[in-house]
Amino acid sequence: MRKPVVLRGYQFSAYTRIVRIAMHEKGISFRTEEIDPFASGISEDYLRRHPFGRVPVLSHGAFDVYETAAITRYIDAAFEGPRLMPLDSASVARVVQVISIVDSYGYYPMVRQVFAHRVFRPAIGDETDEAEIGKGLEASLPVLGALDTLASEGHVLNGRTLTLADCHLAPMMAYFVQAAEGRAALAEYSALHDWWANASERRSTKETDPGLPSA
Ligand SMILES: N[C@@H](CCC(=O)N[C@@H](CS)C(=O)NCC(=O)O)C(=O)O
Repeated sequence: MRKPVVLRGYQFSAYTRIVRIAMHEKGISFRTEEIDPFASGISEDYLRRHPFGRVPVLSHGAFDVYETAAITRYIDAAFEGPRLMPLDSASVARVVQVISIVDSYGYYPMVRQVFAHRVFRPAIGDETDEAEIGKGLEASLPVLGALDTLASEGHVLNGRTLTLADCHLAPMMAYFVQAAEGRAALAEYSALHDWWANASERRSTKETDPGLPSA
């Protein structure tokens, strides 16, 4: 009998969506459990699975794993379906590099500053801070530049071979471009812009779109 696959995450979480995209691309069936990491009172049961109280966590039978880059590597190795980590060494390095850039320098300014303050907070009637948007945009530009350089080089983010780099970057970009400032900024980076034109049309991107909450 197949072991059950459970994704514990938050419907509007960019990181949870990375895992959803990877599982969609691999053709994996799973069930979800909604955990809002921003709510107070995260259960002890959840904290045992994720000691930092963030989302997501993947469970495959009795095996739990947190940290999205580890989850998607696990998914790729443990399940049938298209390979999401390339075999050649230069492409492996580029995949890991894109993921690290997104995690270390991209997520906070692109999602938590630009998208959250321009789009998400207004949708739920929360206060926004223009200064956060300005700072987020400024910090996003070198990230877009670095990713554009890697996209034009062609090992990854090339619109031909889907990798874990595409899965990791897509949810961040999907949120970033919902802000007019984000769209305008991306338009200045042609290789990355072309990558997103292609990635945004993939079924795995469209079918995992969480939409926006209402107030
Ligand atoms: N390093 C973690 C980051 C996950 C993360 O930051 N998730 C966000 C939601 S997209 C979260 O749980 N935020 C809660 C918080 O910041 O308190 C991973 O790779 O999974």
